[in-house]
Amino acid sequence: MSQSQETLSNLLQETRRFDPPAELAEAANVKADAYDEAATDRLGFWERQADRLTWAKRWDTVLDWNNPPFAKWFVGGELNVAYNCVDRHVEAGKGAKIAFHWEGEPEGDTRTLTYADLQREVNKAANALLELGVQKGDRVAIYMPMIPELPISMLACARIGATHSVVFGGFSADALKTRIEDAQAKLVITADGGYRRGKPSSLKPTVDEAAAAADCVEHVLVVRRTGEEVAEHERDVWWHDIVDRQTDQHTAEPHDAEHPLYILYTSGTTGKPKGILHTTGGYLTQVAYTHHAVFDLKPETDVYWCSADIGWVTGHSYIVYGPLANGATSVMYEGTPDTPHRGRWWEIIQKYKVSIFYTAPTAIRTFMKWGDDIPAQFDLSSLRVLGSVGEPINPEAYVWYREHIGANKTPVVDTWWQTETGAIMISPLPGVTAGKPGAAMKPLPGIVADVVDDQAQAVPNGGGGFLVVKEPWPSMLRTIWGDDERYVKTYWSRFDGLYFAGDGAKKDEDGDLWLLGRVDDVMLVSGHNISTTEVESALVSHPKVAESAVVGATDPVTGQAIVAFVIPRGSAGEEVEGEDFIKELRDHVSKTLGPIAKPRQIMIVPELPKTRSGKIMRRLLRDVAENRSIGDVTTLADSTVMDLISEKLPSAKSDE
Ligand code: 6R9
Repeated sequence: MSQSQETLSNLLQETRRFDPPAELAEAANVKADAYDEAATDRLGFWERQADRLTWAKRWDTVLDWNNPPFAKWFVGGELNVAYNCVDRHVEAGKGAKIAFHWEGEPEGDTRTLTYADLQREVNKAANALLELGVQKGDRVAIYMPMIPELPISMLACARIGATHSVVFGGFSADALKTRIEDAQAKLVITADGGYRRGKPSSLKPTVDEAAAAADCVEHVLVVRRTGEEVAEHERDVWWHDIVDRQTDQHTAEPHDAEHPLYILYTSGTTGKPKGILHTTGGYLTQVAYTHHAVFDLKPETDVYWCSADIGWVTGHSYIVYGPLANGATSVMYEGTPDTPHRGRWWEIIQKYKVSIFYTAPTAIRTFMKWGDDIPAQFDLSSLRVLGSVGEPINPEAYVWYREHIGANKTPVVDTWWQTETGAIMISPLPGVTAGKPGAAMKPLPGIVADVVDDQAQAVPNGGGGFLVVKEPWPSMLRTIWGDDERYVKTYWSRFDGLYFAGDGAKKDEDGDLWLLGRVDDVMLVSGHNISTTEVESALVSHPKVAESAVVGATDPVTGQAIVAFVIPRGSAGEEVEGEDFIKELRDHVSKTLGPIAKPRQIMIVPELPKTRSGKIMRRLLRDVAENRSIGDVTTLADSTVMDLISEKLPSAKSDE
């Protein structure tokens, strides 16, 4: 391929392979034949997956794609999501099975909810919502800590056909208000607060401010969690006053397969947040199938834990809807990974004998930074499948995860998907795929995705380009709430008839897929399009580096030049501040990827700017690299991080 034609360079070569353990492969829920089965008859395949659910009325047509990009799945079908996630398991005699081992952040603060408990609690909450005047089709905003009342509230909404909009508990009053107003929510469910970093962290004052500014809000339903004092307003109702006195009986009405289940706002880096709309039948089908297939869930024996916050799509699909639809036993944890000590997560895995664990690369790299000796103090032998989601997982982070958490035996499934896709789209299957560290491998059975160049032509093996989805899928977003035009423009206009949501990827020599980050972040260095992910992965493959972020900064000679920010591993010692270390890193990248990818400049920093869901915000680092004043920091998880980085600037080094 000539260089001027290249859409995205393929620099990183990775030859390590990890076969599935024989025992897991033997008993796997999904085997290699699923790919052929789905390729032969994709819609028939999804119909068989929909049969995992209990339908009150069977669908007439599996897919209506007559008015693209507006899809309807399982047209004419009716079902109730809460019934599928809770009641049917109780009816099947599994009422005593544990749905959630809930672990509060204060040690010893735990709750156990069986499926029968969950059914009673969801019914009572549903009855309370009805008493508060919430009807089918109304929107309910939920702003809560990670306590059982959060999934209970979501299921209560789903049960009565109200559409929930969960807003992550770290968002400001203004962000909450914007989301409440966009959805015209009439009820907000919240708590006085939750526990974070060893102390109560309040939520209610934020809701008070947002609700006062949003005219649509009629009531605020408040769970008492921390017991801290809160201001009381006329619109407020305590959960224990209204929910506790309801009957625990409620008959779930079936809803149309395309009934709106929830809206989830994507933070986006610019512009008004987009309310991503998910509906009922197709969404539940794909989250249930993927949770079964990708994690090889055996509901009778596995203990599953996804460490995400329910405020993000990962929590919606893989803490609430997928696992519950499958009758899983899950762990749910309220707090931070380092409270009261840096081994807290591993202690939880040891305590509940977690067998399937799903987390994010940002967490994995933090644990690498904290040191191997911490997980080594705990018995993690119950683990059999590890998952990753949220960002590209650098090969070295993958290998660390597999080795230090998975005892060098568990498969690691790197799962690519988005708020918009609703469920996992590209991932290894743990009993089928020989894993390559850093690769998301192949579209799941039933999903048709590819990597194309700027002419929408599939790139050959070895090439890089834009990741697109070519056929509709059951859990796809149906629109942006209230803005069909923006839906079409944002996702379906870059390439005719193809879904494109911003990620770059490459196909290796075997045709397997590697995610390369957002195409907006791609750097153009001397005519080469270089992905930030590959340079970051090269840096993380140096034994003294835990985490890195790379950006392109304007350069008079090369167009853009690579500027890297690096967090050393805890074990790296003192010498990481010196010029020798920086030279060592630049040479290391040059050796790993080629001289074209050698960073012009490397800055050693204590932290990186991240969104509240843990994704690196390269935009702000570009401001630093180009000596501009730093842009909007309101979506940062910790706004002081940029100060920490700026303080470090005098130590920025380049041997040019
Ligand atoms: C589930 C979730 C979506 C964006 C997505 C991509 C990045 C997610 C990834 C990944 C590489 C993976 N992303 N998983 N990149 N490998 N396994 O994270 O949803 O918050 O909407 O983010 O995250 O850039 O486009 P969301």
